[in-house]
Amino acid sequence: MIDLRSDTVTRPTPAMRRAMAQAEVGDDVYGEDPTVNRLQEVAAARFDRQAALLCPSGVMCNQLWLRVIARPATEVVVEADAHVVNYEAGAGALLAGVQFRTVPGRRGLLEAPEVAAAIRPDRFPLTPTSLVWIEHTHNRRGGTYYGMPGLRALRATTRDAGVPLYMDGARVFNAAVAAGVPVAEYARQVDALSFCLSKGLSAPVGSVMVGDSDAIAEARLWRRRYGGAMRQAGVIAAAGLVALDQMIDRLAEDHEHARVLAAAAGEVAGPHVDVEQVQTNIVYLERVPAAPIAAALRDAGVLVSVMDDATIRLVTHAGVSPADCDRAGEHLRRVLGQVIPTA
Ligand code: TLP
Repeated sequence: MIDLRSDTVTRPTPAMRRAMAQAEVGDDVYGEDPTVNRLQEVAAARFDRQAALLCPSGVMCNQLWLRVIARPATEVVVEADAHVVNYEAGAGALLAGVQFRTVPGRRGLLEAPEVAAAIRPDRFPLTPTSLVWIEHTHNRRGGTYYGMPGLRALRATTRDAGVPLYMDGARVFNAAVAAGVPVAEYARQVDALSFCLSKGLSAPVGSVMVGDSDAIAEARLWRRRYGGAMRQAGVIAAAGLVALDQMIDRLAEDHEHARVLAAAAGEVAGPHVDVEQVQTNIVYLERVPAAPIAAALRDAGVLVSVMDDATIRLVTHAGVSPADCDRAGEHLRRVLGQVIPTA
């Protein structure tokens, strides 16, 4: 099977498995796991920030940051299709006690004037804004990424308003590779961020919170409360270190594969694929009969995600070879040609 459902399906590489087997470990609740400590130091240095904290998942990082930065009974300004709004099972309302004020972005990217208009002051009886949230790359909008001018404008807007800016950087390394921008440059524009080791970077488990030391200390406390403090987590961190060392530059190959798939789909179903939107490793087919397409592709050995009745997502990653990509592209062309009436 060629599995294009998500980059979360990536398996640990042989180098990761070796590093995991040999990892020096200790009890991380005591702060005594040398491999976890090393990963956190490496991550903080890579983003040029004071501190980092390893967590079991991207959702936990997002929820911890919500809890640490946003105050309960306040509003978080966020793009309408963001992961935290759509795919975290209502956790922001339940655990952090916040409500989301959603703003449609341009291909998922927020723009400063709309954000400025959505921020509410802390004045009775308004619901004040305590956080602005960006997703980078934007999952539901095809892996789009921010240009530096747009990001700097958001930074200026939020700073003027006195509201912190957070980046769900689950796929921030895809953005960095595609844009040729060091992740530290992104990190300078936000108050806090998180990134995932377990998506395109192929580690089996783990996401990392990055920010100021006092905020990370507070997050460590809340991670404990949420049950996310782990013991000999060095076996996980060891794979994360390999991911940061070996798996970033190759993301360019995934981006190339996504362009190949988008082009194949575009040949027979042009209006249903926004090729401009395919900036990294995610391709969407929109306004299509999703279930029959997914079923026909599955019969041909290609797995895709049905996001809703009319939307299919394909994600490229290290488990997809150039030959897999070509084969998937051929099946895509054939199936779309059969299923889409205008084709
Ligand atoms: N995204 C998953 C699904 O949950 C949709 C995927 O297959 O893409 N932020 C963003 C932007 C994400 O895309 C995801 C996962 C997360 C956070 C959560 O990460 P995990 O799954 O590690 O909790």
